[in-house]
Amino acid sequence: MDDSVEAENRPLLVLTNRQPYSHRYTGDGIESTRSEGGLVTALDSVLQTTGGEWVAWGSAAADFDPSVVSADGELELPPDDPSYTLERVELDRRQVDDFYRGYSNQVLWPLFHSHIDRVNVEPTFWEGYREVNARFTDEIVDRDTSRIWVHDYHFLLVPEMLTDRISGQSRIVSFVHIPWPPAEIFDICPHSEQLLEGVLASDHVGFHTASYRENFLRCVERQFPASTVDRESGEIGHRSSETGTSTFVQPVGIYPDEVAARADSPSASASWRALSNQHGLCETPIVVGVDRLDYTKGITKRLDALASLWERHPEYREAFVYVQKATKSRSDIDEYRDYQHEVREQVHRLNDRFATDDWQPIVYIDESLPYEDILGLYRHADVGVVSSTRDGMNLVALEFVAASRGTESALVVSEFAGAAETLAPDALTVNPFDVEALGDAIVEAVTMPAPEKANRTATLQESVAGVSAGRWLEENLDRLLE
Ligand code: GDG
Repeated sequence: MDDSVEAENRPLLVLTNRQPYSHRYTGDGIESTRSEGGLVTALDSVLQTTGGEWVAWGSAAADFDPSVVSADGELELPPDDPSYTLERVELDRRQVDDFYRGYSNQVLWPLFHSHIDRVNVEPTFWEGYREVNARFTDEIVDRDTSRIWVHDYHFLLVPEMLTDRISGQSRIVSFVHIPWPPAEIFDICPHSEQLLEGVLASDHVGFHTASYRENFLRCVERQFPASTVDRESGEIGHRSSETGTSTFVQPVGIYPDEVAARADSPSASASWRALSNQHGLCETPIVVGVDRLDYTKGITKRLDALASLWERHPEYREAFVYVQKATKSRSDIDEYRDYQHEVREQVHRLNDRFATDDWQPIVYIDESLPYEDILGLYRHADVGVVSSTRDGMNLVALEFVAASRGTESALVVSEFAGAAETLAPDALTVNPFDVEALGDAIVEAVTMPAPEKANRTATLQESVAGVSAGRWLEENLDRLLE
């Protein structure tokens, strides 16, 4: 870790919606399980290195264990080697409905992923969003910290709310993990001006890719013609303050060496053996997709692509098995439950339609698996597929490559995932809306001649070895420490 961080004696404070671990008091003590999801995976390793505080939504009521919870209610994490504290902010049912299910996931999420037909603006959603952003601001404002790192679309108003109360005592850096949409799409939001004002109060705002940053700059220019935008430096002058913006060259994400080692561990191999025996996966090439069950991940398009492929080219039936590892997500929102249902039904339909006595085309796993199992699955698959309709980064694509170290595999990745910027041209990039092209890319990956596969694998491995959550962290911390 950078010495300058240790020299800074007031700790780093990280704000996210989701807490890094879920906790259950068992009677013998507290059982903490790390939550899934790219953001949590990355930030947990960050705070384990830097120490500090993490503030997130969660309830501390049900799981108190006096031996690990300090007097003020903070929890020390990770449980087996505590290096930072977690403060959980409890929300009531109405706040959860309006802030989380409502504004965050029915307005901002679809809007920022350009799924405008799914945007559902209800007046109470916005009120709830403002209220909860204020609630988190209250939680942070008196803490002994000078560096505040605000994550993602749940807290776009927090930087402004904080700045109003701390007048420059702390440096605030925001990182947006999802795409920032084009100005013409952002304008659809009735609260676009307030949201921009909220984010612009940060000292610095980070984005995954250059195009998301460019979208943000254009939104500012359209909304606030009097502001100044310097494209070279990324500096924005708005009212009397300056906001820096940047693209973090290193995507948030993974430690490739660790992923490679864990994917090749005895436990990952054992879990792969169990999984492959259970589903009879030993002989046929494996194509794998690992996704949260979210419409932005393009799972239904991928299944359409397979159906179209097997329909157009019966010779590719039995040529491979597609394994869909799907993780349930946001199941308390109707739209997500509908999507889960739609995916499951589609898998059944495809299996009914194409299965033979010796071949089940799709293996569908929708229970949550230990991370080692996911890594084992990546490692033993021949092809990975990411077909997001939009995706801030997509850690799965990077993990798949890192986990395959020492083996050869091919990756098909949507051109609309941020990860495509790092992985093209050695991954096969596709437009997932072009279902035939997606199916053809999967076949191209499965049947790729050995020398081409070896070349592409080598370059992909090289690109991903250069990607590291550690570097992403350093770049962010540089911004925080400026
Ligand atoms: C958001 C942005 C951006 C999946 N199933 C299981 C499991 N996973 C892990 C994967 C991977 C992570 O979840 C998913 O990461 P993604 O990046 O694909 O997706 P989001 O959750 O949508 O993340 C995204 C990210 O934030 C970071 O900025 O890349 O664009 O949408 O790590 O391996 N892990 C375990 N069991 C499972 O069943 N243990």
